[in-house]
Amino acid sequence: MTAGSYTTSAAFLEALAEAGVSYVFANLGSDHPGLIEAFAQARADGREDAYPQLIICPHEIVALSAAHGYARVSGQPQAVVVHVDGGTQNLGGEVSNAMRGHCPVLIFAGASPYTLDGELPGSRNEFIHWLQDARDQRGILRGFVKYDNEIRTGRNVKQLVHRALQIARSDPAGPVYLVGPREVMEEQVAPYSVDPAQFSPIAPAALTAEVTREIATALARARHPLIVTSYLGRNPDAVPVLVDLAELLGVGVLESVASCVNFPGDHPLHCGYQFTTAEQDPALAQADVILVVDSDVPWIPATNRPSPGAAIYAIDIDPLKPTIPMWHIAARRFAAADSKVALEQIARLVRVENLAEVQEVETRRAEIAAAHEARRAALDALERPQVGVITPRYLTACVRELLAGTDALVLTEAVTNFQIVAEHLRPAVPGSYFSSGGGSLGWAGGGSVGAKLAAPERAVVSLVGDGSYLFGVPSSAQWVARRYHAPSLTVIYDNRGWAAPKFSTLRLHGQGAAAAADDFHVSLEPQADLPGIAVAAGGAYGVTVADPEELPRVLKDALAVAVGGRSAVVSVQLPPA
Ligand SMILES: Cc1ncc(C[n+]2csc(CCOP(=O)(O)OP(=O)(O)O)c2C)c(N)n1
Ligand SMILES: [Mg+2]
Repeated sequence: MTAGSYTTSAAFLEALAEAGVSYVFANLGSDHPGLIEAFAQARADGREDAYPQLIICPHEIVALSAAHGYARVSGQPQAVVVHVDGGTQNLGGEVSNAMRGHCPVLIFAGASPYTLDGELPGSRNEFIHWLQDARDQRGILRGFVKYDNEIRTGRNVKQLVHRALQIARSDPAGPVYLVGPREVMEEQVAPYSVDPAQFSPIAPAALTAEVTREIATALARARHPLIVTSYLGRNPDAVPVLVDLAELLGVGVLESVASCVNFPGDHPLHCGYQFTTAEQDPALAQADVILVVDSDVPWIPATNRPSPGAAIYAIDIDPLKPTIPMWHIAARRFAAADSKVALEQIARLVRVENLAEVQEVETRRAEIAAAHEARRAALDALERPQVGVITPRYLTACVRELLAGTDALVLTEAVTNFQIVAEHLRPAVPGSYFSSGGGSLGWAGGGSVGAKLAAPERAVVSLVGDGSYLFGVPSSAQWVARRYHAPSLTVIYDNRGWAAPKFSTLRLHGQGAAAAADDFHVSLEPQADLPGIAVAAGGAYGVTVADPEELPRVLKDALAVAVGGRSAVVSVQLPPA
């Protein structure tokens, strides 16, 4: 180490690396000379490995969604570095996605220098330092992060980094935000160490014995028990535990707004997927005991709800969800626990006390399996190709065949086709399928970069709407993918518009003026050359396909290109939005 070169910025980067952060997804500015200098000094000293690798991201949306994708695949939090107020604001809806997707990530932004006259290293010396001085920079993100704080000295910056990451990683995992003014990030400090092992995330919480018994007994005695879940599979190890409990008791599992694989899609006890489902789900209506585990939206009561007499139990690490201001389900018991631990406890009690009636379980299992088979047959019939038209169901079936037998990671941001993608892909392997978990579009572009960096040996395939593709700043995402060797295949469900707001309007104004005139302001005609953006910005392989017969071959070629190291983007022409 060069004498006198150890600054707050150096200690900050060192702490990130010591905490296991591999990448800093960065969009730099006048607030970051301390970091830039620390990186360069480390390289000059041959100590590059002491810091995470910096990934230049020409748009902040891409930086945060890449960190999100990385964390969702690996469980490991990464860091995002952005520029004062403007860079923070450019993170946009990705902060909300990180919160809803339970994504641990440390976001750092510089802050405007607080001295005017050169009093300290880092004092104001550019006009922009006056204009970027925000009244409440941390307030920009406060509604969406678990923790925010200001770095006030380099002497405890490592402690602050580890504390922030401890909070980010503790369930429910989520984003945290630190800011550091220039003078502080330039401060010279003596090198020191803090033991990251003292900042482990909170240990998983268990159910009390009483609640374990209550839920186990209710499920075992029910005639039609049902489990509803959305993100239990964020911990892939919880999936086999859910499978075990479902098989033990003959309980069906309904995936509601699934943001990951919670239960194998091809399992006979799988009761299907629901998103914005307009019809009443028969299993939900029939259930007399329902266990909601890890779900923000277990059903949409206005259109699809349990029967009034159903006994509902809720297990979630955060069962009252204060981050969702209006939220309630009519549960008789809300329990805060880790879902894997809780379901293991319930299964153990069922076994120890022999609560499962073998004949009852077998009857239920057969009923649910028969419904599963019937649903599967109906879906199979719907995915047959139509003459000259690529339907979203046929496209998804082609993607399923394309990926059969591979260990590909799939990211979905298919919006009005979310349910179709889930139903026809039937993802079965825990940890192989993700959505952002939130409602802000544009996640999959950067998300696929992060997923590939986390699992370089696996193919990464994202399935996106044409609108979502554009929200993801593909010029930036594709450039990052090329520069950092993180290729993926993007399949655009290209209906040349935003079907979602049109459908929302039709749900409220089915006979209205917009419907009568087909006047929804959602068309993205004239059509942009969407793959061409990736070709221009990232040297990608781009292709547009409209012929259903050509589709399988086009997808196969594109996947081969992506596996070979170059990103591929396929625009698949669907009927217009
Ligand atoms: C960042 C952001 N802006 C706006 C919206 C509102 N919105 C929800 S769905 C949608 C259209 C998405 O279009 P596309 O990805 O093509 O999917 P489609 O609706 O056609 O299936 C929009 C604009 C949003 N969710 N996120
Ligand atoms: Mg669209």
